[in-house]
Amino acid sequence: MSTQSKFRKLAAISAFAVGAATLASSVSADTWRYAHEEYEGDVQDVFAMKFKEYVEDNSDHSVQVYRFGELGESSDIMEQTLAGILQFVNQSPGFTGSLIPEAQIFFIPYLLPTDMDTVVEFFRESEAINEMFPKLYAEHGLKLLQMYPEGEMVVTADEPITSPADFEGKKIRVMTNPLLSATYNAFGATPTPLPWGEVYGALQTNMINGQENPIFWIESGGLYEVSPNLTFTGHGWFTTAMMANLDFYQGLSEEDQKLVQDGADYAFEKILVHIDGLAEEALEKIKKASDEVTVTRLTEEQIDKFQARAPQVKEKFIEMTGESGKELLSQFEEDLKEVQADK
Ligand code: 6CS
Repeated sequence: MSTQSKFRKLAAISAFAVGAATLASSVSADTWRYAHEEYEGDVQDVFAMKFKEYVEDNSDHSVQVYRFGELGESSDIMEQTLAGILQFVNQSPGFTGSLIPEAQIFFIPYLLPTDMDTVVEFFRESEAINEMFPKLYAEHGLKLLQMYPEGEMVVTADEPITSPADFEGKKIRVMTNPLLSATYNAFGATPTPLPWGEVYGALQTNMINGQENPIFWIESGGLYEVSPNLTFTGHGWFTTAMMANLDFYQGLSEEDQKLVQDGADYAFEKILVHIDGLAEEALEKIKKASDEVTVTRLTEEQIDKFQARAPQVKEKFIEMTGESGKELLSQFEEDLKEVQADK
């Protein structure tokens, strides 16, 4: 073959290779759909946008984020993820607990401390969170990418609550998992499970007398307008989780799996900065916006009365989850002891 024809052949091969590579990269530049349960600028939205930023800055893929209501309620976005219509979902154990009973562990009252640094370290270090939960989620077709705290739970009601007796006869909205109902039963209230979309209206029309949520959400959702008495009971943290459809994740190249995990880790670091001081800021906004709001912080003695009712909820958790829940709880408690010992 003459040098010229060798050159032409080489050029043709190179052109083909470039064309094929371009085609491959355009074929693999996907748009991933990601839905969460909150509004623009809320904690889950900040997390999702940070994940999107990381993925788009570090690959040809793009991420389409859907906020609360765009694709339905929390249970709808989980169904769509399990069906493979969505690739990513952020759903809180408050709802996932009805699918994965062990996720209800977050509703055993007074299990987590109130101190944010300890809680953050727990989420970073815990074997229960980082090793046991991913296995439990995988059994249900989900790749758990991150669990993270959003804020301390605060009760809002039509009157300040200082003892279990104050809860008597009060219908308190809970997310739709059975253990949370057990918690409010133990606290002396009448638990009323409702999806998020019905909460404001139910408070406004007095169909329910109260609910629980972190302060940023009480502000962002305007709950203080219809449920103005805020009580810091110290009984738990609103925890949430970001995950992918497991089949989708397993079908990704190793490089894309790493991209996805790194993106979730990046969003996790950003979210911890975001929630630092968020509750205090939101409380200030609430106080400025309303003269009706009261804020009650329970004393140690008042907390003791609620805390005395926690063991029966723990029992219920074990009854609902069997051996697997027992193991998870014992690891969870061991992990907590370790982070508290470090303090
Ligand atoms: O109470 C709820 O249902 C909602 N609370 C928060 C903080 N995020 C989303 C969830 O749906």
